[in-house]
Amino acid sequence: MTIEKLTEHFGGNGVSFEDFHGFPAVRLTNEYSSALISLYGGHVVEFILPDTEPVLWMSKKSLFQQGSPMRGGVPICFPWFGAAPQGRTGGHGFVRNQMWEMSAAGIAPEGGTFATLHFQNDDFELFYTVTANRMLTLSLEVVNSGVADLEFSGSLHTYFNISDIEKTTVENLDGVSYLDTVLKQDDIQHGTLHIDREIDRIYRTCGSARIKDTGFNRIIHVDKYGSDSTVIWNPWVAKSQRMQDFGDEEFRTMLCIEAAKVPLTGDFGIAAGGMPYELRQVIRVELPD
Ligand code: TA6
Repeated sequence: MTIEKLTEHFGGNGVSFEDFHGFPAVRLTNEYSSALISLYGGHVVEFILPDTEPVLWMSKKSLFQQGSPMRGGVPICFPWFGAAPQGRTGGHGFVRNQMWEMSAAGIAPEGGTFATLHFQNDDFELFYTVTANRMLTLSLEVVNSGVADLEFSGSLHTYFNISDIEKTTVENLDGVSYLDTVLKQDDIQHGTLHIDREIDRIYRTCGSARIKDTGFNRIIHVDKYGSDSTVIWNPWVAKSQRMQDFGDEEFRTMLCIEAAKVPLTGDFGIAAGGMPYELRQVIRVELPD
């Protein structure tokens, strides 16, 4: 659908449409905040609050082309997280490289503005509702619309904008066990997480994480529901240099904290005709009084 047609069908009440690097995007605007979601990948690319720096990060070298995921914002990793299963191709699934459709948009019952985007293939349907008010709520509903049981893993792969990795820590993980995919070993988090190397960890927790950024003088609360794993990633120097769509020094101003369904004991599944599954991440910025 063209931007004109999208505006005709879904525009108004704080919902508008614009071009974002060649793809149509829906902007949610209200008295609290503004958010922008690309229909390519159903990809949240901006969340702006007054009185603080942008909450989400986007690489200055990101690609914006069909078939490649954007490097930043909130890529939707589905129907698998990480390497492709036997017989499939592409890391982190394929829905982040496909065009999604608008399903609904308008004033959110809880205040602010929402948009629901839709993706469907022969095996599953996704309804992704983004709600912008003082918080940013991302809700991915998975429906097994096929005739067979649906097994999957996935994540809301959120890239947070930070002042400086050396002025940023992650709290509320004390005592949580994690799989360290860099060192390829299990470990337990002791106290606050300070990042001074490549970090690529799957923490086994349903709890929240808190990004404490003394440079931007804020705490970002990353709450989640329906998620048994929190993935934390910073590529650091060497991996940054290996990625074409990532600036060599950009690791200093980004940090990924992802609400994930990455069951470390086999895949997660929905029976044919079974109840839908919801993966939700709620992003809330705390500023000093
Ligand atoms: O979420 C962490 C991770 O799985 C890392 O291993 C790294 O590969 C990152 O995702 C980015 O993956 P992508 O396929 O988007 O380049």
